[in-house]
Amino acid sequence: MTNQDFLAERERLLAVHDRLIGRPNEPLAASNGWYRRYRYPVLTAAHTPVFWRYDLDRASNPYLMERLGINAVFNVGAMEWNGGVVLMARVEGVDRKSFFAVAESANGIDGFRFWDRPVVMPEMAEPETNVYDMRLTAHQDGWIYGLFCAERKDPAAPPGDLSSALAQCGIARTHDLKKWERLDDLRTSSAQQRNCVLHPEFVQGKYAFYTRPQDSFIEAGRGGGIGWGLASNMEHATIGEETILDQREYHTITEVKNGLGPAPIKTEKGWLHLAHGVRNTAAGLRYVLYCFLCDLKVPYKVIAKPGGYFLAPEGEERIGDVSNVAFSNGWVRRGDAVTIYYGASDTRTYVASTTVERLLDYVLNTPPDPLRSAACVSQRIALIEKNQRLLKA
Ligand code: M1P
Repeated sequence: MTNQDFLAERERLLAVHDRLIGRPNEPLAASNGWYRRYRYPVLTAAHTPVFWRYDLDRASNPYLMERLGINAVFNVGAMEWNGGVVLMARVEGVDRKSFFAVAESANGIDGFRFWDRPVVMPEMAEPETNVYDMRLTAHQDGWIYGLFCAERKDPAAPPGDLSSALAQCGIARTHDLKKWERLDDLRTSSAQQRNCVLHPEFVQGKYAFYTRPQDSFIEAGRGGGIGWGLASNMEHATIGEETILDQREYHTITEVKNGLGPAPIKTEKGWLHLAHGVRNTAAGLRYVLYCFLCDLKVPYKVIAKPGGYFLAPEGEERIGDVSNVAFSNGWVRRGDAVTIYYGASDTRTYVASTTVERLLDYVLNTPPDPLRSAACVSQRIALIEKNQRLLKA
């Protein structure tokens, strides 16, 4: 490669990246009235800055090759930031290790650009191998907390078993999303934890956590669903009693496991939740999103829960490293508007937009899962008969 070719190729790489960031997103035709999807992913591996991946120096990289490739950008935490939106992305290198990085956009729909440097997350005395899926909570105490999965190789794994791992809830806090203070991992009586989320307000004067107890790294096992527990401080957060707030159910979208998504949105009718449910199929696990509402004063009491899924992977969202997965750990409320960010098949990140009003209507007026085929038919016949009366009138 001549110097001229090298410089031209470097310019091209930077221009292609700029065009990608500048590409306007387009709302897709609304389908069910619950939200609107957008055509393009808001973050992909190609959105990461060129200077994170390439060595741009001809002396050390004469062929202008990628030196540190990125495989995927998905499962983002999210929050409002200076009137716009920041996403705390799970960025996965081609080496399979994930790290966190912030991308910012003025409108929350397109134009997401990564801040220049990924997050430097302090390690614990016993460092984790992998970190991912951060939930951001701007807490009443004034800190922004990030709760994430901290994964370490299982020290009890027999020789030759290189996949058994221990998942725990890592905790860190910040004021600016740049400088992070690492706190002790959450302590609970469960062997493993993933999908832990901090409630934004004190409850009974304590920090309140949503948990997801599980027996092993993959299997929820006896872990019955989304848990709830209180801790008296964040520095050495310990949950004594963990109760199940939203239980897994046979032959539903949560049969295999479930887990909370982002921190809930406070509304006048209750705490609005987004979560994921997992079922097994002959083609492997299928991850979908669902919603429920909890009591405003008793945030661990579910007061409304529509049957079935709210958002399932569709079209190209279904294809990726772990196909058939929709996963969300980030949404942002600005006024009545809500933008939902969801990872598609552990590969890229999409957005859907809706409103608090629509979400409340959805959770309060969509019938619950009656749990049996015959009861589902009765439910549908009631709707059909009501509509037939209306259409005849
Ligand atoms: O691969 C699908 C998802 O699997 C895990 O979620 P859960 O703990 O509910 O099974 C997480 O690793 C998540 O990041 C991933 O998207």
